[in-house]
Amino acid sequence: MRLSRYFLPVSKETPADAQIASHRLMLRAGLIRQTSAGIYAWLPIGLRVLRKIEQIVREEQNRAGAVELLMPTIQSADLWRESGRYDAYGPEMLRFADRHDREMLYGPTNEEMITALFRDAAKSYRDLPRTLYHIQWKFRDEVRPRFGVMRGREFLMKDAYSFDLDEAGARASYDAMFVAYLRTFARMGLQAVPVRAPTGPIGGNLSHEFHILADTGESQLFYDAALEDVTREELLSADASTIARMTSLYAMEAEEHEKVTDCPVPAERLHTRRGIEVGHIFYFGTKYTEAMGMTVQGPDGQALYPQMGSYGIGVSRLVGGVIEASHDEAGIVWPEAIAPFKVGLINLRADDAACAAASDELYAKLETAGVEVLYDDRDERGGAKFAGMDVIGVPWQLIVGPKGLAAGVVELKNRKTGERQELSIEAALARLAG
Ligand code: 5CA
Repeated sequence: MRLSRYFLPVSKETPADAQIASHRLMLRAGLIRQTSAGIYAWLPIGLRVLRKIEQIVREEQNRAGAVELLMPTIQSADLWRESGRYDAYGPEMLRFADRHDREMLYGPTNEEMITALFRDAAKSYRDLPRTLYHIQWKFRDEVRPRFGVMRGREFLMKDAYSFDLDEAGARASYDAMFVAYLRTFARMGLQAVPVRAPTGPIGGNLSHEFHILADTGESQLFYDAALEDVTREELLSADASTIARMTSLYAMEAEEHEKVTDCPVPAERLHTRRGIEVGHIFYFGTKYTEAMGMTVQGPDGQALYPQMGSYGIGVSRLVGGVIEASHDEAGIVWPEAIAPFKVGLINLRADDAACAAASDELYAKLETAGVEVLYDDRDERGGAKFAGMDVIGVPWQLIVGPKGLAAGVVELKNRKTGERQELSIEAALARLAG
């Protein structure tokens, strides 16, 4: 992508209402613009990151055996009356009427809709188990939308729903999602801590929240220090034993921790930090299948209510969460797996024919090799170009200048370490396209 043709409104200002680093950086680096309180437009570079996160989430859901579909954002009030949640949900639900005065709502979650869809299609125990998911926009009329996309009103969520024959099956589905979550967050370069949670308005028996540790998190956590020692490799190869080990380690939100009378963790091993909730999973048994009259025929011919769970990931919240976990004074430092571009190609002298020709050629070759490149071909000062690339946080900067070019070299800078290296054009290409 040539920056001269792109839409990347980078701003030098630090917006006054942005209290945390990720919000400031998302505005400064041109990822998002607020259009109403808690509602954001995703600008091209923000959208690229959002899509990459979404794709990792999708791959791990598929790997866990979940099946993707897409449900609408708009739902009918009658559907929610079936579960009794239409009245229970409160002012966070955005309600409106269509031209025929039918009561509608913008979905804050989809338990009712998926149960209705499955109810119409599944007839026997052979239709179980199934886990279905979608990645769709939600609306919750939060009292205090804040921190940019972290607590928005409109936000992108991955929500999965499992249907099982019995409790043991439901636990297996829960565990499969648990593993998928550990892998999903690890692939994004995040260490997520599973925290035992009360089930709240979703209802049910068992629930875990997944938190990224960050000073700006909205929750205060108390947990066994051993949770910090779990390695990325361990998370990526997580299985039932990883879950058993991680869930046996103490981790609670402050409110729940305060209720615990004899904490099993000795004081020196009890860490406290703030956390950003990026995922939340629930096992709630037959709460919705019973309320909505969803049965299947069991192996013995008797009708039974399937056991359900639901599993959410805050896809848009993760964009902010990753930035909270990975930035420095100069700007964002994207983990390569979700970076909007892999390489920022900087032509230091757009008015120099040799520099322009060499940069154009590098750009063409990288693009041909399938490398995602943001090419700063604008007629701007070098300093502004460097600062811009630093804010955006592209993992590799490839710098073409007249002096180096005369000597047959370009400079390669690693955004994270700051390490710089002079390389021949061929060597730079081999490094980046490899
Ligand atoms: N139905 C269940 C699971 S599918 C559910 O809605 N769970 S939830 O309420 O915990 O939301 C799932 C995830 O969405 C949260 O863990 C969080 O990461 C994200 N989320 C929730 N509210 C917001 C919000 N206002 N802004 C951004 N992300 C949010």
